[in-house]
Amino acid sequence: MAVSRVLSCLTTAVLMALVSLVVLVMLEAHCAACAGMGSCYDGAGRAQRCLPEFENAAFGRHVEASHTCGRPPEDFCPHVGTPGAGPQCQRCDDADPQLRHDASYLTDFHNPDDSTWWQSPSMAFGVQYPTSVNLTLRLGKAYEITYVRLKFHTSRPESFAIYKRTHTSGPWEPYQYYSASCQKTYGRPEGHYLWPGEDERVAFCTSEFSDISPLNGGNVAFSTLEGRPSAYSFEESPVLQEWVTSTELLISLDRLNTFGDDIFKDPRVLQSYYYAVSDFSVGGRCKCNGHANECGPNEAGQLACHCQHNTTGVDCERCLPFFQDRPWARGTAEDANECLRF
Ligand SMILES: [Ca+2]
Repeated sequence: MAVSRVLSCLTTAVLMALVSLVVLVMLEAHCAACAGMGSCYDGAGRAQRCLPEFENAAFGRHVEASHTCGRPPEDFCPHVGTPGAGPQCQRCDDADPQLRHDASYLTDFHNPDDSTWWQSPSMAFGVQYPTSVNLTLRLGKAYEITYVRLKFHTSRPESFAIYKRTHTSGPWEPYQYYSASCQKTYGRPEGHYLWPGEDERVAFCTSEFSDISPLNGGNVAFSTLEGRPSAYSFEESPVLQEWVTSTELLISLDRLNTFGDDIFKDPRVLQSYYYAVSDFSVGGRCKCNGHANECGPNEAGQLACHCQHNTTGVDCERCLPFFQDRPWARGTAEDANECLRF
């Protein structure tokens, strides 16, 4: 009796394993057939809105830092409570691979247990307001940005701002201010309120992430659509479509947080204040206006959408010649708005 029960249990287990295997294979086959949700045409060949993959657009990209420690070599003295803090100060030397903290560490693979970080020269080298330290990320083409996230290796700054360019070589526009002194540093009121009818392309200033604590690992994430009423009807809002569009991002680190002990100019104290960021992430999609699900280098080596729906241009922002029977429009969930032949 007991043996037959064991056998029946075993059979059930084997059967269940087989069923899950079949389900797994079916799921994989299904995904291979539909080639992802971002296909530009449905099974019947009808055009549908398509989007490139959501990605960390900063990953592996070069970031230009206006200031980096170790050029010339210098000592820095982490605060008690920060990683690597001890009685001895440490060395930053850009010529030594073991001791450098250059900008490539901003966008490398982020392992929270063993993080690599970019670091600025310390206050002993004059890094403090009004001298700003800038980190510039060029995306190579327009992206639609959902969030910008910074993970600080040290304390978060007292004041910093995120700027963006909507078009290459356009003006830098403020995206968000983070400051414990919004009015004094940026001439902006604190808070994020929009009056009905007010332009939603306005940068807010918040003091929420500007405390000196925590002394390490502080995160700051800026969500481009947060607090913007038209986010709920994004596809009908050209204003917000432009607001989330960036070709370049600039982080301006403007004022270091201190305990107030820097006023005595003790070198060791000044060497304990510097900016350090372990990860710079940008969540978003290559901007193709709903007319491409892939984005990559074109024949000229420039990053561009692989346009479908009879569209063309780096962002699929116009109709192909002879496909101008109706004006170009962005592809939406309701209507792919493909360009039609005369
Ligand atoms: Ca890193």
